[in-house]
Amino acid sequence: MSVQEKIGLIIKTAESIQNENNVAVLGPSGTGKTVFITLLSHAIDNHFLDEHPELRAHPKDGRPFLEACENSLRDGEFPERTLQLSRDKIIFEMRGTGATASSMEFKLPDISGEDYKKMCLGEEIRGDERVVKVCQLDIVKGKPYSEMIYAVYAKMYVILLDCSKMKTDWEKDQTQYSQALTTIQDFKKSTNTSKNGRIGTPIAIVLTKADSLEDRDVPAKDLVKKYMRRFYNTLEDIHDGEREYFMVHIDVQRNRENEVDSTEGTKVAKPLSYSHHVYTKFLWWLHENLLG
Ligand SMILES: Nc1nc2c(ncn2[C@@H]2O[C@H](COP(=O)(O)OP(=O)(O)OP(=O)(O)O)[C@@H](O)[C@H]2O)c(=O)[nH]1
Ligand SMILES: [Mg+2]
Repeated sequence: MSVQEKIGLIIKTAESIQNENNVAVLGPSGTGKTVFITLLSHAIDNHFLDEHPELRAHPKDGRPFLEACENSLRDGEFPERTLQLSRDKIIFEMRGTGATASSMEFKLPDISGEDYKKMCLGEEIRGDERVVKVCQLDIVKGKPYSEMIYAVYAKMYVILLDCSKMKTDWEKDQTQYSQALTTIQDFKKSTNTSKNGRIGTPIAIVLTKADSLEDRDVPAKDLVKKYMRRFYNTLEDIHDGEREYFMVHIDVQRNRENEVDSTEGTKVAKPLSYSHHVYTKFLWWLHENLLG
């Protein structure tokens, strides 16, 4: 079977996935994907609905996972690193109130950094071949395609950048981040969901661990422009859809000198506090782009 025939077959059999609102949260191991998804859930329950009483939202699937992560944060501990091949199925339902209000579900699979690497990085193949490879990654016997196919058809991409590595690693990391973008471009081109060859799907750039920045007042976009210039330019070049920058953090324990004690591993501050207003902004942006 040719690559084109394989893609054709995938498109035909994966019809149900194409109708799902998958949000692909992407970033290497340790960038903060699990913390981000957990705090999104916390922000829905504790802040977002207060600000938007016209909406209803709740987790529909994945509650035990979210509760375990949340309890761990409350106890001062960060959640464990996500294991390869574990994609906790997290589904939220959101709808307006009133008889005519429409409703939607969105899925936020929490993948491991290793799975992100396998899915998005590597330059050896491009185009349809790359998409076929992703659709066959760690495929479960008897299934027509891999669970990773959600990323091919995702309705939104959320790309995480770790602020604690801004000055040390961003310059070199941007090559891989740009690769992730071209992979998304391949996904969209192969499945005929691109806009003149450019990505039309909304992309959020989320800067995590903003508490590690000396100056938190510089806008996220300016930081990306300054410390990841090539990635920023690639994004401008190949993305034609809605785009927004966010900067988030969770407060961590600090000593009297206001330094993070690194000998014991970073602990979460008690009581739990984080940039919840940014999370509610993000949720609104998501709502506007997926349901709006
Ligand atoms: N200072 C600070 N550290 C954070 C923050 N968020 C996450 N971290 C640290 O980053 C680590 C990794 O966060 P995770 O959310 O587990 O990262 P991940 O992207 O899910 O990583 P994998 O599961 O390995 O792919 C945590 O264990 C914390 O040590 C934050 O807002 N501030
Ligand atoms: Mg994780």
